[in-house]
Amino acid sequence: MKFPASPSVKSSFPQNFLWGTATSSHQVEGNNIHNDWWQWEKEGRLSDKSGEATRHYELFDHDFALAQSLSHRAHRFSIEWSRVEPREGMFDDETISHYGHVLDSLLAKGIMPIITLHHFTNPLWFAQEGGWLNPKAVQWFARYVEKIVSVFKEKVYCWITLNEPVILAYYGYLVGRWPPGQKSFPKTIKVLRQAIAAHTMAYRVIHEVYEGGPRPIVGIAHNLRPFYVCPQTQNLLCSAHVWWRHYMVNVYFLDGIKRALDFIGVNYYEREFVSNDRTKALGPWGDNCNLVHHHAQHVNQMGWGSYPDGLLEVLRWMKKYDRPILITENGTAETDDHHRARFIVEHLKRVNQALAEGVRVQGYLYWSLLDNFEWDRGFGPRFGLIEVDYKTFERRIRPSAYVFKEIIETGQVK
Ligand code: IFM
Repeated sequence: MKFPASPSVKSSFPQNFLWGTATSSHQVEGNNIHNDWWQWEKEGRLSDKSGEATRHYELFDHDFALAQSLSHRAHRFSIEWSRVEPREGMFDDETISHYGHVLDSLLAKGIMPIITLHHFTNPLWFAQEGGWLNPKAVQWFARYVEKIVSVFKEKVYCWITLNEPVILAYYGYLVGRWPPGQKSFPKTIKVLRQAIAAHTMAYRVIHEVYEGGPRPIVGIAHNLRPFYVCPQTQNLLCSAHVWWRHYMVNVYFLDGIKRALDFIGVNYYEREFVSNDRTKALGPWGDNCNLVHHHAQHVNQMGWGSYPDGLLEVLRWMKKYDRPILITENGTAETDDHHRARFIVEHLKRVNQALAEGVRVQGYLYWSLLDNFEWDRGFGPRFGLIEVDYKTFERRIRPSAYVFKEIIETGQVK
């Protein structure tokens, strides 16, 4: 299996380009016992439980020292709402001061912190009250946001309100694979509407908290992907599904929040083929074709075929929003690390091409700093620049991390 040919662009990234990685609380911290995922795991819905994850809650300083040794300049991580507010309206000062230490550790190492306020997990009390379907959800989220932003406004400039709300709505409310395990199209739409309202409200709250001081930048981490018709089942209905999926996954949410957005965070991993072979009942968003006839390129542990051109396509779409772009996630899960190095190089070539075409890309965060708990896929997929031994919790820097380091230091991708 080969990687596709890359564009021949003169490569050089701007001096102040933001290079780094991303993680999320539940995937790395360990013992997030007050959230809905922990409950879901406890109910035996998944083969792996997050458990101690990577023990990043204790080892963060060590992990950031490794990131510093790899020349990273930015790190995106999420604050775990369920730790900060384990019971409704009761904020835990000890946890808040823990995140203060996390920020200090990054700042002391010259790594710019980027905070995600919500990355899939919800406090259990919130979930038990109906979660994102409860009319008070937006208000509850805004109260937590105001608390965190007021405490950390001196240390943080860049905020991400929600991570991949469309993915959360899709898996949690449409296909039922993630908590709360619902399978309802009307509920999915309701959750998306609530997510639009939650982002918009959080955007306002954050700017209000900073009023009179330096202006922060507030954005979203949005999972984007191109959809194509599966050539083997090409027909009109299939094209309609491609259009519909593109609209629902890529456009609907972004258009809903575009007036409350200082930058767009792009999470890019793969393309999707939409099929309509009529052998299965078609879901409201059409059907996925994962058959091998699409796999001309290398396929990773998640079953995703590497498609760097998709990143360029997605970045071109972003031009019309006329906002700075930060690539808030891009990465691959591999057993053989040399595929990861190739993946990074090929995707960065497309970022370079996008820059040459005038797309305002300001940074690139690889997913992920460390191997971690990949939700319903457990600990199998290895996304990390740094390998984690889940028995000893030892860290080992992978060779691809040095390839990334060289790109950061030289500003060149070869
Ligand atoms: O691990 C996830 C992350 O939590 C959100 N974006 C996609 C990643 C890889 O699946």
